[in-house]
Parts: sequence; C-alpha cells; structure tokens
Amino acid sequence: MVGPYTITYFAVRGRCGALRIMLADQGQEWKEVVVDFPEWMKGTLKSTCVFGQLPKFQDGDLVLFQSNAILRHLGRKHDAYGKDGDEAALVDMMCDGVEDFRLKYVKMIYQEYDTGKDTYIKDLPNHLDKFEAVLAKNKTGFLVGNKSSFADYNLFDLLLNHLVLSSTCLDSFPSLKSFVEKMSARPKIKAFLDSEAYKKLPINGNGKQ
Ligand code: GTS
Repeated sequence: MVGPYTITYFAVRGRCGALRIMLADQGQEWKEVVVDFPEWMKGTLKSTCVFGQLPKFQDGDLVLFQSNAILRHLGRKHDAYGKDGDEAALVDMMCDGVEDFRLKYVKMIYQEYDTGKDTYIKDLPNHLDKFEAVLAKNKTGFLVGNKSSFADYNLFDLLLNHLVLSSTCLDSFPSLKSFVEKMSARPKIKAFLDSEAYKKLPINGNGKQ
C-alpha cells in the first residue's frame, strides 16, 4: 500500500536520492509525481513552491520544501534522529556537514564540470577525511550512535555519487568504504538500488556525473 508520502521532483536522483533511500530502508512506500522541465518552465507549479524550487514533499496534509527539512521530518517520524537530544544535535551537525559537501559537488557538476572536475577529484580527500574520522571514532558503522539516522542516508547517497565520479575515491578511507558496503547490503536498500525506478534516473539534471 502506498503510504501518505508523495515526492514531486524532476526525473533525477539529485536532492531526492537520500530521502528515497531512507524511505526504502524504513519500509515505506511513496508516490512520485515527476515534473518535466518544459512544464516546470511554465511557472505554474513553481509559483506554488515556498522557495520556487523542488523537491516538494507531502505527508498527508503537510507540505514541505527543502530536502534537508524533509530528511529531518522523516528522521523524527521514523526514529532515525538519534536516541536523545545530544545525539539529535550530532545528527544535525553531520547532516549540515554533508550539505556543505553536497553544495561543492553540485557546484562542480553544474558550473565547473569541464574545467574543475580533475581539481575537485584531487581535493576530495580533504572532504572525505572528515567523515572517515567520525566513522572511525564511532566504530558502530554509523555517523552517530548505534543505528542509522537521516545523516547516514544523506552521506551514503552522496558517496554513491562520488563513486560514479571517481570509482577509487574511497580506496584510502576504510571506514567510508565499509560504510558504503554495509549500507548497500541492507536488504531494503539493496532492493531499492537494484530497482528500475532507481537505476533509470540520472544522478543530475544536466547529465553530468
Ligand atoms: N535547498 C533546496 C533543497 O535542498 O531542496 C534546493 C532545491 C533546488 O536547488 N532545486 C532545484 C530547482 O528546483 C532542482 S535540483 O537542484 O534539486 O535538481 N531548480 C529549478 C528552479 O527553477 O530553481
């Protein structure tokens, strides 16, 4: 049965990759409303979006924009936001760290792919080592505490994108490598990553990856 959730977004993984993986792992179903760009350019839907952008996420009557706010909402609802207030604060911190990293990736993909890709890949260890250190210190296989949080799904999605960009980028980061392996092997995540619904979507809207 399809749950109360609806995702309205372009036909890409983009900023919905993490939340789709999270919903899949939490055993939730959701409806997709796919918006094509010519339709979007007409402006009717855009004018109804709080910040003039997608994704839009509906949970029954609740309508949300901003992908990280959506992740937080799902974290609260599905017990993936740390075990107490302190852990929740750490999960927020890690998610904000992932967002900083994602913004650099998105800038390279959309604005500097041809001129900046090689430099970006060379500089990648300086971003990856921060997450490596947190995982190595926590030792549970998760960023915070001993179960998955929305920050883990967010990091996992972004690491999958980076493995497409540079298949060897995690080779000197054992904790990150094992994190990706373990997340990929979770049965519901594996089934989702193997699905046509996931595989058919490009990572980014401009076809670069
Ligand atoms: N901070 C927002 C979020 O996290 O949801 C950014 C959303 C965003 O940048 N949306 C883009 C958009 O709607 C699409 S994508 O970058 O997520 O693929 N672009 C169309 C427009 O008219 O701005």
